[in-house]
Amino acid sequence: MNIAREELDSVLKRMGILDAVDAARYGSGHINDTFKVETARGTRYILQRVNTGIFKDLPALERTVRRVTSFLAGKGVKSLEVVAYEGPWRIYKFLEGYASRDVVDDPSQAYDVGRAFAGFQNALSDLPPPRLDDIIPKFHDTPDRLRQLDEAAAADAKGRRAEVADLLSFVDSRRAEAGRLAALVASGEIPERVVHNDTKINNVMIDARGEAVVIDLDTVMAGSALSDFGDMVRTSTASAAEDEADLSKVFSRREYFAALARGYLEGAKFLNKAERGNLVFAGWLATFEVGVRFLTDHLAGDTYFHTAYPGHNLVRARNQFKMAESLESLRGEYEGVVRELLS
Ligand code: ADP
Ligand code: GN1
Ligand code: MG
Repeated sequence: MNIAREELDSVLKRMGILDAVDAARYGSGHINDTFKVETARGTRYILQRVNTGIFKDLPALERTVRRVTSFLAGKGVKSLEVVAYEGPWRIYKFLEGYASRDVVDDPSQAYDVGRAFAGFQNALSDLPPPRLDDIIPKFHDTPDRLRQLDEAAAADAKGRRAEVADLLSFVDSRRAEAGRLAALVASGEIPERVVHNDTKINNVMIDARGEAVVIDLDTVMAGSALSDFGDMVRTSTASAAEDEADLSKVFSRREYFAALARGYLEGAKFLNKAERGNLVFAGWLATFEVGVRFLTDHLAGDTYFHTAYPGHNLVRARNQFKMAESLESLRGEYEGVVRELLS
């Protein structure tokens, strides 16, 4: 979305920041409009305009963000700090000294990511009632994501179906597998927990000492711990960014998986047997599911994820399916890593 500087200035003034000297686009999130704000005092902020096409119930979203941030603060867990919140606009304190990245370049960072999200899930495990709102219903319901892909392919709004026939058959040959987690959740074997639901690597910020702060709290809601672990595997073990077009550069890295799983399992002592038994599968599923979502958005005409160039979602879909294949070939090895960590 194009947002003029004058609008940003007036929003900032209305929300109590009177001395802004700069507000520039920031980060590489796919959903919201994010700006880094510099002030004459030197204090910096993150200003965000929430994507109202995706987040339909803004009061519910604000409630979630406020509840989660204040609950974590009450426990002494460092989190986002809300400075002001007004409809689709909100201001957070800028996390000084912390950095987010799109690709992990040292296994120790994967370990930090695993520890951070395990700590996050742990800290929220006793969030008192009421249940958090379902901010985006069926967010990790893979069969429903496949249904949306089928609809987009049938509608073929942009005439792009023929060029993605190979990807559609890649998906078709894996449909049965893709329903496994949803079935285990429906049967109750995998419990509902308060989880983050969007644990990609740039949604955690890490400082020089390896201390991590979990950000992007818009999808914190009831879900499966495995969706979180899966998305960590998808993004923290990947050798390249999720939009790398040279697929020879895209694969999962064993030593990063080992470090990530070690960090996560050190903190996530609460997992039951079915959860522990599906950790490796969850990594594949999260990767496949996001690939399905990118492909759906490509077919529908790029209406959901931010894109930087025509065909960006197609590049992402091909990248994620390559990553899924890499995880398929590493599955046995990764099961061995998990077995060893749990023994
Ligand atoms: P989106 O939902 O679009 O992904 P995010 O909330 O993840 O938006 O923010 C986008 C990026 O902005 C993050 O990946 C991070 O780099 C940066 N960011 C977000 N909040 C902060 C903050 N409080 N301090 C510093 N950087 C932040
Ligand atoms: C989006 O908001 P961001 O960029 O952190 C998306 C995730 C996807 C991810 C893929 C609310 O995450 O579900 O996994 O892109 N967030 C939403 O990169 O749909
Ligand atoms: Mg984000």
